[in-house]
Amino acid sequence: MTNNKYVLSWIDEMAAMTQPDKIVWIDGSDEQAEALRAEACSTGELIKLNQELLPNCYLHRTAVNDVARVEGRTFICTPTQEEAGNINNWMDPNEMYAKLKKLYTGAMKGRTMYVIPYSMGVVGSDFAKYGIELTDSIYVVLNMLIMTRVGNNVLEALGDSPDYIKGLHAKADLDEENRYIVHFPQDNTIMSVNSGYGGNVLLGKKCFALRIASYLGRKEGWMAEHMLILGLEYPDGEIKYISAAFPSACGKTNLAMLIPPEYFRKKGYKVWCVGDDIAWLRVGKDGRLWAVNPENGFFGVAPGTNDHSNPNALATTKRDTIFTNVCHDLDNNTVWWEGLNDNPPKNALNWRGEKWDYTKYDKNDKVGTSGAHPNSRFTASAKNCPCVSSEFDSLTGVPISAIIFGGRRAKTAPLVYQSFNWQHGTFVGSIMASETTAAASGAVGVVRRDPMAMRPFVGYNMGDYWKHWLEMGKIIPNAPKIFHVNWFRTDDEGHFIWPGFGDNMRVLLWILDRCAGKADAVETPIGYVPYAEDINIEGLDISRDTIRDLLSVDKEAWLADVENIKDFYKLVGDHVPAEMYDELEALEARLNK
Ligand code: OXD
Ligand code: MN
Repeated sequence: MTNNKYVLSWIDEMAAMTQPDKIVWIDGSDEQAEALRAEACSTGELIKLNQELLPNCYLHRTAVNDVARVEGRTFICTPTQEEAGNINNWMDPNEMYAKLKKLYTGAMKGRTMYVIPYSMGVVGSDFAKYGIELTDSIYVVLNMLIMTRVGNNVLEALGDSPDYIKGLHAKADLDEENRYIVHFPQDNTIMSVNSGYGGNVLLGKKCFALRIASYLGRKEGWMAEHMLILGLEYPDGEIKYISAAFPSACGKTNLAMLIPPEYFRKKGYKVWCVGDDIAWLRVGKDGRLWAVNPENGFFGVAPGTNDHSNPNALATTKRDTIFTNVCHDLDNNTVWWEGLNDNPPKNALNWRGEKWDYTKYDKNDKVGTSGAHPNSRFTASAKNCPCVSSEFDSLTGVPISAIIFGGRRAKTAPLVYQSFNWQHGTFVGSIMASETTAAASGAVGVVRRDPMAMRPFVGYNMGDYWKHWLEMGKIIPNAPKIFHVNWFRTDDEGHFIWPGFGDNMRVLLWILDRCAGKADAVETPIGYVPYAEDINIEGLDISRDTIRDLLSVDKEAWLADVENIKDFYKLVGDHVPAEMYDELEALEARLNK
């Protein structure tokens, strides 16, 4: 416990409002966690899985109406709407506090309030920031114990300081109409009510480590980004680090844990995972950009995870894991999800906990007919990942050589291109986008712009966020080079051309060669593109001509995209930095030349 008067008075105030029967402090001990798991099993909140096959693994089901982040109900409550910008939902802070007060009053009656002191980043490191989450959910406590660093040492490190992020979560009635995920950046406060789903309630993750942290980063001169961090080890033992931003569900976890193709593996190449979702980046004393993953575990999407797409993630989930909304195989008390293998369990419950008939599965109605919810998850400890980086707990982080942006584009973006410089790279990030595929929605090519993969996660005005990127460029003497990749180009029949997964390493190698000044490139209107000969295709069943196609730049498609970008910049509004418009004009001019 603590004598910190700021912490104690805030907890008193929150307890007076929510009126729990009792208050329990989470100390980070195994004994306490074990007792909470047992309690959750006794109430049905958790189901204990086969402990021989899946030691210390549990299954949880959320309410059927509560299975994903809710962007429409996520608010940034800055004093003025202009500070939050046009991309965020906004409400006047006083009005929002009053609204929330009604929802929280008495919400924990008959329940326990758990106090979770946690750290984002290694406790005591320069990067670390502390938070306290109050919650009435054991599921949240157990997930936070995996996803963050929890315990008394956080309170010791905080000492008497008021410098921590307050987070209040109450499940209340899980009422969708009154579900709110609210950020008050000026008050270091996050309030979440009427949800029990991960991204809405594990307040250290998206709410703190991205929305609040991005706001703090701008104030304090660092960056909080929706990026994986990986280290690529060469046969001589040298390791180069890359961070990469992709929109949700574009394979960040897969890239972060990739296994090199056999040809490279045999030569001694390895990939090490530092993080799969969030990076905090600071300028180091040596003038390079250094990154840490502030999290301590993975909250990964289960469907599609298998021995080909991500063997390391699969191995990570074999112990100490909480599965959420996956399919429950009753024959051996294990779990299953679509894309795990071709053997759906015959005797199983679906993600809703109903008897499941795998023969009725219809891929056009996944939510209705699948065994696992399409957004079902595993919460697993980074320490259990076979390829976790030895620098995972580093106090200083890892030096970043390259930043990669990526999206899902059927035609427009080539396999890879490099920006001309930091300002142009910021522009490339600002125009990031993904397209819906025919399989997903029926409408092909509907573009959603998702700048730096941060559209749902910037805790202030998107235009000011781009300005912050530009400002950061001026204070990093030895800045990473910025690239864009697209693993998702399709042929005329809609099939992916590039094999993806482990083979993506071939593109990473070109990127790192560029950073080391070892590879040439072709200058195109959109940036530097590789010579087809410079992508190593040893051991890959793909022709040079196909690589050439993958690297081609379709000017017409890009000119159409420019119009879409103009509309998006208009939507972002008058905080878009002039430099971004300069870059847009220059791109258009180069395309028209
Ligand atoms: C996301 C996630 O939605 O990481 O981006 O869960
Ligand atoms: Mn994410």
